Amino acid sequence: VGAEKINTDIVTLTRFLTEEQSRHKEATGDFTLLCHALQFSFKSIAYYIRRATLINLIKFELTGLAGSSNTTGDEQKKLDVIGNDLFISAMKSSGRVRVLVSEEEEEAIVFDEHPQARYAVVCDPIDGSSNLDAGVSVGTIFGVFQLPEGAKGTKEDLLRPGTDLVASGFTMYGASTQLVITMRGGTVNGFTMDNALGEFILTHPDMKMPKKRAIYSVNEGNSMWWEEPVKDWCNGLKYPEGEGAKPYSARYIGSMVADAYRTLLYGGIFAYPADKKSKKGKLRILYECAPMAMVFENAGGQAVNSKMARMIEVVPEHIHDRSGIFMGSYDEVQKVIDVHKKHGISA
Ligand code: P6P
Repeated sequence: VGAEKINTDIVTLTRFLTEEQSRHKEATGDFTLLCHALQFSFKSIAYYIRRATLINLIKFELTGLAGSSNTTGDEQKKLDVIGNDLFISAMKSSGRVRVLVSEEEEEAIVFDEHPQARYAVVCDPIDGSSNLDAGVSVGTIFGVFQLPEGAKGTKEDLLRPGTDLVASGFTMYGASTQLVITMRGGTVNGFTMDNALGEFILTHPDMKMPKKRAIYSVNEGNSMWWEEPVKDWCNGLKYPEGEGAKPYSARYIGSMVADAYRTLLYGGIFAYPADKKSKKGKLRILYECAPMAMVFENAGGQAVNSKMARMIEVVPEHIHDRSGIFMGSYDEVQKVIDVHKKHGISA
């Protein structure tokens, strides 16, 4: 490659965070240190996931069923445990986290070693891990809350809407390791892991979703249990009215981070509706729906629950509370809202 084509002004996540901090005069640097601990946890989880896939080829049991199931009833694979342990120790050693909620832990973890720490973190360390043996992309979803003054750091401090998140995002462990992060009221920025440098490099600055795109992403295997408005919405995409109208394309990976990343990049809509079988939906509010909703809204899209309320305004009743979710391009979610309005359902 000719010298003139080499980009020598590389923006690493470390530099991005430093520049972000300098934009906030009152910043103490705590949030920056917390984000460095987050990026370290993504790097170490990526390392084990890459190894697990390779080792799995020689039938090593790293990703086999651990026999135990985690508190939320999902089959627990050993890699889930490793990812969870890596994440917990990174947050604990940062000294900036007071309380942590993980999909893998029934109770919130309070770090008594750091009574002065001002942040709370919610996470799903390896979301979609049931797909791992098939080599499907999985990911870490995370959200960061600032604790109110004088908070004791209990799980009640985390029963808050996504609008209170100071940062959220996800890391997808796919063909490459992609990090997507957004700050409250800020832009959405995508970073790609450069394994040679061991750094996340800014490759997708200020991500904005296409306003519409004829791609829908939902598990139609659940359609027997769908409510009428959801059936109407989906049929409207598959059997469009109007001369020469073309049906949507279906894309469903079954790993939220992978489906979310594709929807963010290409546009379209991802849905996991609440239905007659899962009345509250399947996906978790705190560490799946709310962080994703903040990313999608900051990228110009929308995210609503099954009652058509803004997803980031929904307050979880308990730390593992679930919700239906529709998130994606602005116009695609608007179609869902409009169909529900016809059925008398609106926020
Ligand atoms: P289904 C993975 O288990 C997960 O939690 C999400 O990552 C994914 O979007 C969803 O469940 C897939 O659920 O019922 O379609 O297999």
